[in-house]
Amino acid sequence: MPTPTYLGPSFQLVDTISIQELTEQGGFQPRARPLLVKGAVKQWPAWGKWSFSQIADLRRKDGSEVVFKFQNGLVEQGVTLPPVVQPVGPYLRELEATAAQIRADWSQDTGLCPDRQWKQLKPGEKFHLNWAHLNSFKANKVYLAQWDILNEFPALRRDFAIRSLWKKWRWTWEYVFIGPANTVTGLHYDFPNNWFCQVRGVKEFLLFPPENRPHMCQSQKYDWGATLSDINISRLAEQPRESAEFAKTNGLYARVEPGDALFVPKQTWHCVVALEPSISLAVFGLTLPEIVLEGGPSECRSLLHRLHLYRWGNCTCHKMDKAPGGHDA
Ligand SMILES: O=C(O)CCC(=O)C(=O)O
Repeated sequence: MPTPTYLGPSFQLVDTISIQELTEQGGFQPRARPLLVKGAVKQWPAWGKWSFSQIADLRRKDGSEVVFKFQNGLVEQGVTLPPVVQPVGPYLRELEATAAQIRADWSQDTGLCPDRQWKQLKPGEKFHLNWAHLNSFKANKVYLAQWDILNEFPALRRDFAIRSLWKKWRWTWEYVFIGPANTVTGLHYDFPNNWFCQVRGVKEFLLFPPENRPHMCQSQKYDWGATLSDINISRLAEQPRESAEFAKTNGLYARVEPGDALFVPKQTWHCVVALEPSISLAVFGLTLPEIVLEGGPSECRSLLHRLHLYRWGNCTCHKMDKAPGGHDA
């Protein structure tokens, strides 16, 4: 557990605007800083249609159950464990059953930035997080992470009017993240911009703009779309060097509530902790120049990786027995 005196990075609230204010201002303008848009998803059909039980009811064209390779523990740091292959239906029904109970038991004191503290914060005010929160639970459930649900069920694409936020043409791809309370996504950044849309549940999203890079302990572990960090936010006490570097960073805190959309600019380091069972959709997008300049190199690295010529044996996509660099997951 991080020592009680470990303060870690200093944080400020992420820039926040309501969808009504954003519309009055003429809509979203490209920017390099994260932006939390309150209520954006509430205007879209997904708000009424996407629930754990509705997704559990999805069937393939032949009427069979959807089976998925669930992420087994943290993949961004340490050893990547083999996925757990299982049907999504029973998993989602269990989340539906626990969601109401977790909401009923909601405590003002739970979280990295508990409600009690968060409600008092002013824009621009500096604060620290309660890292002990990550020791108050064991994240031991599998995660329905990075499911390209809209490719599998194209009719669902109409439920997200992402074009109303991103006006100019982009090549987009989408991943859904569905999981219980306390799922942790480790520190990393993605090469494209991302509109992260929260449909159900609350997530704490920690963001670190690119200038923090010297202190992010960039990892050698390979991932197709992401650059990973060696800093494991769930194991800070076991990582004195990484914790000390991490404490030098300046972060932004976003509490992403159901109905919100968070703009995560490319190369913004981030990690995510769920306070409740959640359904989120990450929409990644590349403009034409970005496809050539950023997508191209990423595809080359991917090819070299698959040919075992680039970071083979140290990646999020294949089974590993031991984490290079020493520590296990
Ligand atoms: O919601 C999560 O657990 C992870 C989301 C994320 O890392 C992303 O959208 O880039």
